[in-house]
Amino acid sequence: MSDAKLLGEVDPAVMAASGQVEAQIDVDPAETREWLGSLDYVLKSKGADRVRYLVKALENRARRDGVEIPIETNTPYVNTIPPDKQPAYPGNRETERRIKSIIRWNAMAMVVRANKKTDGHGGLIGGGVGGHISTFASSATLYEVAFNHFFRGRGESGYSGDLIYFQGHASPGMYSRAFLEGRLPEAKLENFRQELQPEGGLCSYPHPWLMPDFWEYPTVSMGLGPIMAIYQARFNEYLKDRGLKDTTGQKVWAFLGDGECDEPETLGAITLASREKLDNLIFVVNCNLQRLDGPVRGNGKIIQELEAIFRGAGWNVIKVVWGGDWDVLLAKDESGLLAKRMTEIVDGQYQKYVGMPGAYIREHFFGKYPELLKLVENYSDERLEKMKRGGHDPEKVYAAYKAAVEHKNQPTVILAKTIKGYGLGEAGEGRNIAHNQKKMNDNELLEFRSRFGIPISDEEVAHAPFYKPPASSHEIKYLLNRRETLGGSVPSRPTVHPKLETPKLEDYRKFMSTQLEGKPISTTNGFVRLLTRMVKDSTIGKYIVPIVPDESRTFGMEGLFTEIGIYAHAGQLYEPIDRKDAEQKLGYYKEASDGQILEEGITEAGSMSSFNAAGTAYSAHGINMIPFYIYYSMFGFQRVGDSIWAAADMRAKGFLIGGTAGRTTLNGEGLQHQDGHSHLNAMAFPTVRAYDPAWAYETVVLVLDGMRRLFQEDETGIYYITVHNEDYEMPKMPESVEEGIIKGIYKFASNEVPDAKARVQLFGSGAILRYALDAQKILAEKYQVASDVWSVTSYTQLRRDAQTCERWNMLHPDQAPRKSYIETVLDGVIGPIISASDNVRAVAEQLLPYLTMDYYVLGCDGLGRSETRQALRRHFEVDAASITIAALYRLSKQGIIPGSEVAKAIQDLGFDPEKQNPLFA
Ligand SMILES: Cc1ncc(C[n+]2csc(CCOP(=O)(O)OP(=O)(O)O)c2C)c(N)n1
Ligand SMILES: [Mg+2]
Repeated sequence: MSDAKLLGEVDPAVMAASGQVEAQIDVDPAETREWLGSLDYVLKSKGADRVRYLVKALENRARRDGVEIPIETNTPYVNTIPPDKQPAYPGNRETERRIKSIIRWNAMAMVVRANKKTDGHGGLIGGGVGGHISTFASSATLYEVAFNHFFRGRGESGYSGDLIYFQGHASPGMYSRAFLEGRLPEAKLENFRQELQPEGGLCSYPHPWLMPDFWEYPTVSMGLGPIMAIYQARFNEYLKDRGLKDTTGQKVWAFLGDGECDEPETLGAITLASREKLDNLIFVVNCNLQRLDGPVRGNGKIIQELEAIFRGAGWNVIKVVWGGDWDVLLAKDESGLLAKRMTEIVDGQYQKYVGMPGAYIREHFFGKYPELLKLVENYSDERLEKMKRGGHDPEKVYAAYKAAVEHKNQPTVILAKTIKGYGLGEAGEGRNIAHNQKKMNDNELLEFRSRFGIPISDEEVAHAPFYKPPASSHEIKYLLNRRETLGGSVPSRPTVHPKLETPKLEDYRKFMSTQLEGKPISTTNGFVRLLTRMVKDSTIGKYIVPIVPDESRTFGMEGLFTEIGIYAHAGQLYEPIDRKDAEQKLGYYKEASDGQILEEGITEAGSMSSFNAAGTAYSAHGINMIPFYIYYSMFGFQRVGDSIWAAADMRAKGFLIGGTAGRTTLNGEGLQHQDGHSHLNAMAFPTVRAYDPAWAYETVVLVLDGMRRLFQEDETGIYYITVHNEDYEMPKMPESVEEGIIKGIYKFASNEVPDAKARVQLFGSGAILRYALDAQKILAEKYQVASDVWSVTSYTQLRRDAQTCERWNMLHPDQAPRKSYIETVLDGVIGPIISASDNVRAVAEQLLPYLTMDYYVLGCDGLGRSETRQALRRHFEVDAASITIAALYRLSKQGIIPGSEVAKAIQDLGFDPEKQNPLFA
C-alpha cells in the first residue's frame, strides 16, 4: 500500500470520536519518507530522548513561525507498553491460571447458588438475593495479577500495606479468593448476601460496617471510590510530610468501572492527583466497554476518551488494549493499517465482535482492508475468535502494574480493555444483559466448568458446588506463599485500634473562663477559639486535621493559617500578597510542606474525601487522626450526603462542623445558603451524633467528650455540630449540665412568677434558645406565666435513646420498664412544652411519640429568603412573640386560659394572624 493511504483515509468522525485530530492527506510521500528515515536513524543511533528533543524542537519552531499544531492527547489504539519493553513475567503462569479459574468458578457459584435458593414454597428467597458475576468475570486477571505480585499486605507493623479500593461489584471475586486463602469458610460463601444466617454471611459489596475485619473502603456508590482514593493518596503524603508516619511505598489502588467514569466525582478531582504528583496512586479502569444498560460509549471509544482526559490532566496513562497474541500481527503490519483499523472501530462494534464466530471477525474487522485479510490468512477462524483483549492477558497487565508502581512524580491510570462477563459464554459474555446476569443453566455451567478446567463431575455441576483444592495442593501453597511474601492477605482491616489519651474538661476550664465566658461571640467563633486551643494541646494537637473548603475566612479561622500552616507538599513557592515583610509571622496565607490545615478549595466532595481518609487513619495507618471538617452546613448532608453515608459505612471518626447554620441566623444569604434541614438529614445516619448547641461551652463539652469516646474509648461515630454566626454574650457554664449537653437536653433557666396562672416549658436550640429566654420574660411579665427554659442540644440523640428504651420495654413486658433520658429529666415537670429552633419542625417533632405532655413545635419550614434575622424569625414564626403566642395557645387548649387572651396577645405582640404561611412562602 502507498504511504498516502497510510496517513490519510481515516474517517474524520471516528477520529473525532476517539479524541484524535482530523487526518490529513500526505501530499508528498517521498518527502515524508525522508523525514521518517531520519527519525529512524536518530532513534537507532541516539535513542528515544534525542528523538523527543528533536520532535519538540520541530514543534516549537513551527509554532514560532505561526503553524498551528493541534495538541494531541491521544495515542493510537494499541498498548502503551510495546512488547520489547515488556518485563518477563515473574510468576508461574500455569499455576496462576488454575488459581484464577477456581476463583472464577467459586465467584460464579456464589452468585448462582444465592439465586437458586428457594423459600421452601418453590419461590426464590426474596425473589433471589442478587449478586453480580459479570464485573469480576471481566476483571479477574486485573485482580489476580495484583494479588499474586503487587498488593502489599499490612505486614508485621499491621499498617504498612497498600490501601485498595476494590470495584464494588467485583466483591464475589474477592470473597472467592479469601475462601481459597482459608480466610472465609464455605458456610459464609453459601450465605453470600444472607448476613443474618446463624453461620453469618457475606455482605453484597465492600462494607466495613458489615465486615469490619475484612473490608476497608466502601466503593459501590459509584464515583466515591475514585475520589476517595485520590484524597487518600494525598493524605498518605500529608502524614509523611508532617512526620507522623512514613507512608513511603504504600500504594493506593482504585479499581473502577468504565461506566463509573461518567460520575462527576470519578474525574472531578483528578487534577489534584497530578498537581500533587501523587505517584503513590494507581487507578485501574476496567474498560469492559459496558455499563448496566448497554455500551459505555457505543459510538465512541471510552479508552481513547479517558486517555485524553487523564493525559490532559497530567496523569501517566497506560493503555492495555490488546493481548499478546496481537503483538505478532501488529509487528507484521508495517503499514500501520491494523492499528488504524483498531482505532476506527467504535466500542459498540467491538462489543458486537464478542462471542461472534471467527469468520465474522475476519469478514467484518479484517475484511475492511485486503491487506489485513492477508495478514490473517494463516489464522484459523477459531484462532481469531480467541485473540485476547489486553485486560485478560496477565503479561500485559503485569507490565502495566510494574510500570505504574515504578513511575515517579505522576499518578498512573491503567486503562485495561476487557470483556464483560468474560467466560460466561452464552450466559452473558459481552451481552448488554451481562450486568444483571445471575443465573446459569446446566449447559452453561458445564461449559464454564470445562472452559476453566474445574475438577467437578458432570453430575455435580448443575448444583454449582464450591471447589477448593486441598491445602497440600500446589495451587493453595502457591497462593499462600505469594500473599505471605507480599505481607499478608488483603483486604483486611484491624478491629483493635490504638488508643489516644484525650484532654478532660477540667483541662479546658481556664480556656472557657478566659476565652468564652461573657464574650459577645458566635458559636462559630467559640468553636474556632476551641480549635485554636486544641491544636496547641500537647496530647492531641498534632493529630487534629482541620479541613476547610475555602471558607476559613467566613468562619474567622484565618488566624490558624499562620499558626499551623496550610498543607502544601511543595511548600510555598511565592511570596503571599498578605505577608508584608519577612518579619511578619502572623495573619497571612501561609502554605507549608508540614502545614496542618487541609484547605481544599471549593470542593465539598473533596473535603469529605479528606475527612474520610483522616477519619479512618486509625484503622488504615494506626494513628488516631482527628478530622474537623468545617463547612457551610447547607453544602453538607444535602450536597455530599452520600460521602457522609460512606463515612459511616467505613467507620470514619471525627467531627463535622456545620458552619453558618440556622435558617434565620444566616440572614442575608437567602435560599441556597440558609440551612434549616441538615439536622433532618443527619437524623438518618446512625453513626452520626448531631447537635445544635446554643452556647460556646456546649460545643466544648461535646467536642471533648466526643474525642474521648472516639479515640480513647474506641467508639465508632461521627459528630455533627452546627455552629452559627450570630454574636451574643456567652454565659458561664452552669453546674452539672455536662451530662444533659451530651444526652441532648438540660434545664438552663427557670422563671418563677408569684401567683402564676400557669407554667410552661420552653425548649430552645442554637441561636433560637435566646428567643425562648425572651419569651420566658414576656410570659412572666405580661401574662403571669412561669416557665422553664431548656437547652436542647440534640433532639436526635434524645429520640434514639427514647426509642431504644421503648423497644426494650416492649420486648420485656414482664420486667420493670426502663425510663428514657427525656422522661427522666421531665419527671414531675408540668405545663405544655413549646419547642423552637432554627430547623424544620420535623427535627424537634422526633420527640412527639415519647412525651406524655402536650408538645408543640415551632420551626423553620420553607425555602428561605434574604432578610434581617429579626424579620426572618417573625417570618418563620420562631421569634419571642411567636413562642409566647404558642405557649398561650397551648394553655388555652388545656382550658387554663381563655382563647380571648391568646387573641389579645396576638394583637398586643403585633403579630399579624393573616400573615402568609412560611412553609409555602
Ligand atoms: C451512584 C450509583 N449509581 C448507580 C449505581 C447502579 N449501578 C451498579 S453497577 C452499574 C453499572 C456499572 O458499570 P461499570 O462502571 O462500567 O462497571 P462494570 O460492572 O461494567 O465493570 C450501575 C449503574 C451505583 N451502584 N451507584
Ligand atoms: Mg463497564
